[in-house]
Amino acid sequence: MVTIPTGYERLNEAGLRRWLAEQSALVARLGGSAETWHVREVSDGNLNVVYIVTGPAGGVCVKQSLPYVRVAGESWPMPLERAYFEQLYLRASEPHVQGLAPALLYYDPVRFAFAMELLSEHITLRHGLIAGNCYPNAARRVAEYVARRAFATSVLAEPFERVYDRLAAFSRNQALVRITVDLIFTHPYIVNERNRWTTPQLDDVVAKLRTDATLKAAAGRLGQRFLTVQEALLHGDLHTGSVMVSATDTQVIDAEFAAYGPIGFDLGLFVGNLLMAYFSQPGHESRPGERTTHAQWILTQVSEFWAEFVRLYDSSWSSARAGDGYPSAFFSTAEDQRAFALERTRGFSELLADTLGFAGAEIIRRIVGFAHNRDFESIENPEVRAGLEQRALTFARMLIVESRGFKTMDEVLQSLRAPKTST
Ligand code: SR1
Ligand code: MG
Repeated sequence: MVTIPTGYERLNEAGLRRWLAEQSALVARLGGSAETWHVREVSDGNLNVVYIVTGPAGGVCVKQSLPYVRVAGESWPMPLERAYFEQLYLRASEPHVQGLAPALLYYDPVRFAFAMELLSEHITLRHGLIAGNCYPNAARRVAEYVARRAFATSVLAEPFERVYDRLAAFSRNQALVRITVDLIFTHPYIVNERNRWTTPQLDDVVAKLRTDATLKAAAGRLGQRFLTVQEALLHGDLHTGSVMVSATDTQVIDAEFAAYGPIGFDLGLFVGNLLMAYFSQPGHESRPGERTTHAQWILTQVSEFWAEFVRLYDSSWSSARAGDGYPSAFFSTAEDQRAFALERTRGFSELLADTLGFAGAEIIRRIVGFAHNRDFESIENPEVRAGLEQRALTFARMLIVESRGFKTMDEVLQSLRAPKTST
């Protein structure tokens, strides 16, 4: 049962104007008066309502929770508190990811709505990649976002008491973690009324997936790790639709799934979504081979993303610790430093395995579960779509069951790379 507190109202256009007009800082940002503001609903995600409001001086973006899942309607009730957890996450991560996420401007705990900085020049990275655009810095900037926020909210950076307090606060975000547990780690592998796929083309593939004992055991391990490894504060839904890009800028949005968990979950969701962008490219061609170069470029972004994350995280892990993890007093001699470097290498191997496994789980759930993505969904011809989805599913299965067999990200991508043409 969803409790709707007294005072909550769904902000329609008139209500939104009134709501904004009550906040002098927002009025100043917009300029002019409430009747002159331009209001546009731009809800794109599955859960919430989002508006862009502009005035003569500038604009704001407003996001509000509904007491149900927006795309499913009232048949799927959902607590309103997700707006609370998203603003809590924005406040917690803001000092560490400045310039990589929009600023929170105002939170209303009664309407479960908040206003944030407007990204007027941006589109989602997902849309950009489908359109065939390149964003040379985006993957590295997302890596920086994950590395800085993950390190700063872990026991490597802070005494465990502070981490535990934050962990306790985010552990209440259970409705959203339930969605992840069901939609990513459970439903794709069983019969569930919310699942859907390109039918009848993938019917046999889906039936086989449900009887694939090796895959289910490995997927079970990933779900177990997601729920029990509480390394750092996660964004929790870091797909390419949660990244806004312009020609020169990258910003991460939509953190209502924030929770403590394994860092590889954020990394894996982003890698899985880049891989889906890669696999779906032939479906966006107007002539055969038109997207080959673009698809190969997307693979280079997977490599760059991983390399940049390791570079930044290792730099903090090796020299910026101020918490209880790997006490600095342990590492004074050259031998200590060598052993510590080996220990970090071991840590990154584990993290690579997590990242690959979670990437595979994300791909599978986007093709056979409830929440699909436009990379594949916008391919109109079901035969073409199913063929590309099947290729992605085969690769995803390999990522999940063989995740611990890879030493480097490049090794993983090798089989997808086009052979170099000799000149
Ligand atoms: C019911 S919510 C479905 C999906 O949309 C969100 O963006 C998350 O990815 C979630 O799994
Ligand atoms: Mg979202």
